[in-house]
Amino acid sequence: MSSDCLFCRIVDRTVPATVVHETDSVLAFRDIDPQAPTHVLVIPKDHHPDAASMASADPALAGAVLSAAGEVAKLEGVDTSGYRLVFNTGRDAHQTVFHVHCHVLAGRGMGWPPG
Ligand code: DGP
Repeated sequence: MSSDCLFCRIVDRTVPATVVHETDSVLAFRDIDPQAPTHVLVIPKDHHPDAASMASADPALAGAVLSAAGEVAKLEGVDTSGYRLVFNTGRDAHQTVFHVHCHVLAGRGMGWPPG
């Protein structure tokens, strides 16, 4: 837990968020600047800066984040129509919050390659 990390502060509820799903190890909440009709962020409650470092340090937690992303897709009713999971990692990939988060995006057709 880091007091200067925005998403750690959402985990400890000192910054408000619209939570859609929670487990012992994971929190899912709506993105403040949605890029699709469904845009939810799934984060581990423990602080890890990015997906690869989380998976190296705690593979079970990485699995829990992916499992929760699938659960969010079901709760949002997009599991059959389709959804995109995104882990922006580093500056060139437009990571702006360095507490790993999985974007769950759905509800519109999506292009490829991504922008
Ligand atoms: P990224 O660019 O991949 O690091 O995504 C960070 C996301 O976090 C971005 O889509 C906007 C979202 N975000 C930033 N600040 C807040 C906040 O205070 N609350 C919520 N719910 N989302 C936030």
